[in-house]
Amino acid sequence: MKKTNHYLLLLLSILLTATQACKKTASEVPTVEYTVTVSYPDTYAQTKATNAKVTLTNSTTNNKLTVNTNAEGIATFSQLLPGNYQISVERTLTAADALTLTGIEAEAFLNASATNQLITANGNLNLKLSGSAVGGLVFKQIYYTGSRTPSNGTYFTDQFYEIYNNSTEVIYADSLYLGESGGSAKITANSAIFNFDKSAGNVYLTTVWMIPGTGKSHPIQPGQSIVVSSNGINHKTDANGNVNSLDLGKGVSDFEGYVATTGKDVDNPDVPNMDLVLFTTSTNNWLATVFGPSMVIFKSKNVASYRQIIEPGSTNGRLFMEVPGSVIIDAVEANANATAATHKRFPTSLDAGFQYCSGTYVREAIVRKVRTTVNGRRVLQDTNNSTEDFTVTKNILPKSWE
Ligand SMILES: [Ca+2]
Ligand SMILES: [Ca+2]
Repeated sequence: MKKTNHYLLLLLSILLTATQACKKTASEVPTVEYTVTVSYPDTYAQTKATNAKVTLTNSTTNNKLTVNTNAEGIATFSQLLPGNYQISVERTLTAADALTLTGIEAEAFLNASATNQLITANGNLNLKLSGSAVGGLVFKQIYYTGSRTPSNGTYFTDQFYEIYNNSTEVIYADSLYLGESGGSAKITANSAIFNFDKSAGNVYLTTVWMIPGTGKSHPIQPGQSIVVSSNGINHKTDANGNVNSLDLGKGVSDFEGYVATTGKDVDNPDVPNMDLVLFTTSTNNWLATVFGPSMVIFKSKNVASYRQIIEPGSTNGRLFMEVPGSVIIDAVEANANATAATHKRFPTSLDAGFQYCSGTYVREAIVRKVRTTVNGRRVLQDTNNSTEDFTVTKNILPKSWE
């Protein structure tokens, strides 16, 4: 009898549990805990992306759930209904955020997404943010002074321009224009002043090159650079070279300026040529002034329609391409000496100052200062004032650092 009661109780207990389980299934759908771990791009100072807005959209109901990431970069969705979800992440960086994370003070918008995530159990998804580049291309180094030969002769076919990706993302050099302003440096107090009105913010170019490519042929990684030379040869060992000069040949120069029309420039087949867009000087090959040139890089689809005009007051008929300041990516002005502010060719909106070397044929380059280093990537100083942003060096290191 006692034994029977025991079985009865056990049976009742099982029935009761089963009933409760059924009840629970009927009224409450089982949920899962799902986390999304968000990280910053590899070029950033930190990995964990805090305060990123993570949105899960249920593909069937179109219900949206939003959770911000915590200090660990994790957004936790507890009691999530199983199903198929679209996942998106947004993170707006204030200028102050960007300065900390990228070394450059500029607002930026980052995002990440994952489509059709079938979530049926507890789990985690890692997502890495990407977005618009913070920063851009800048001149890192310009060498224009030329050098002295062992017999004290002058040598000046060895000029180069190093263009650096100062941003957080890959930038393509394809269709990047490199331009040299017209106008003299202040060689003497009586040197002519470039007579274009600067108040409209334009530049007036005498030589314009374009880097060729199909759009994504020439990637420049963040913290990397390309070197563009007037003549991409090893000047130290060339038969007509100068042992005191530089190696700008294959492996150093990414592009060279080859002026086919003069019949007197030399084309190094090992270094690709840029496309020549405008060349209004009378030299055999491309030579910027050794007293200090003013250079720009820009991108534009409208170059063919830019006006080519004569300098006001000039009678020599020489044409300069008028390029609007709005398309200029970077502008750097060099000039002959400390007193040359009177002979600036660029508007102050593009370059508030200028830099100068100690003389001509002195084998000196102007080089941009490193502002900070973020995750191993040097961020160069770019305040649009070459007086502040550049220093002068005799230790010329294309694609390298002191
Ligand atoms: Ca050349
Ligand atoms: Ca070549």
